[in-house]
Amino acid sequence: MGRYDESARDALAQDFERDGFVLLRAHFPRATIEAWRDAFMPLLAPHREAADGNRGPGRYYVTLPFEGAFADPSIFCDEDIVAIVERVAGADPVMCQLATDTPVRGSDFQDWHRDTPALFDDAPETPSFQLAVNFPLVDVDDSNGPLETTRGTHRMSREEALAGLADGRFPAERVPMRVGDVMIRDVRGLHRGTPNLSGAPRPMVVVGYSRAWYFRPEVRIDVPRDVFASLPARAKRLLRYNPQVESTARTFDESYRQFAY
Ligand SMILES: O=C(O)CCC(=O)C(=O)O
Repeated sequence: MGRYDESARDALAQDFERDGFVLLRAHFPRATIEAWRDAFMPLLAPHREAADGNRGPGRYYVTLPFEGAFADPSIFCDEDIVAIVERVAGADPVMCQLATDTPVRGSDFQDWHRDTPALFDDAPETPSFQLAVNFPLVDVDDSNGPLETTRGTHRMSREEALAGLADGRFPAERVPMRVGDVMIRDVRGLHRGTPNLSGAPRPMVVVGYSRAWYFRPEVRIDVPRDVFASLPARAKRLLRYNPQVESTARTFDESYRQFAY
């Protein structure tokens, strides 16, 4: 069913085309996301013990195991989200990434960046091909590292986007979010993480969706065979490029290191 009818989805897709992102406020049930938070916190601990961040000081990228609360098709197959993804990135998309970005106290401003280079050199204005669906596992405000982004920088070169940020055409915009809110963004939009000044981690889930024909070797979702077998057809189709495994690894080798363009 979803919360939005076809014309509302069309309007959200138009907003996305203009701005490079769209926000669905209070979209997921708070209790569902709190269950994700409770399952996530123990996964962050070994990363914090091992190093002071794998995305710069005090900032952790942690892949989620595709099991339990995290393998919930009501989240990654959400009808409104997939409908908007299909409108802006074409039919039959692929889900390629399920992870988290978590700044803790001691994190700093990231450099302004995009998460992927242009698809073709010297042709930055192509339609969207890689989307991130972000949702926080805690409420996010100025105290704990809100994402800072820009509007309308997703279909231009990095240089033009940076120039527009500098001269005020594309002003920086902080995005406070509450548990349940969802952001769908073109990963080419110029953005950065900001410092988490609070004593508690600020996990933000990132679910990656690509165009039907686009393959990203730097990320993957290991899908346990029994979990795959239990999923609805739509979910199986979204996950079609991912490896199926007997069971998920306890610790994932975070080999996705080149993330800023
Ligand atoms: O976590 C955030 O707020 C932003 C993280 C980010 O943009 C990145 O690591 O690429």
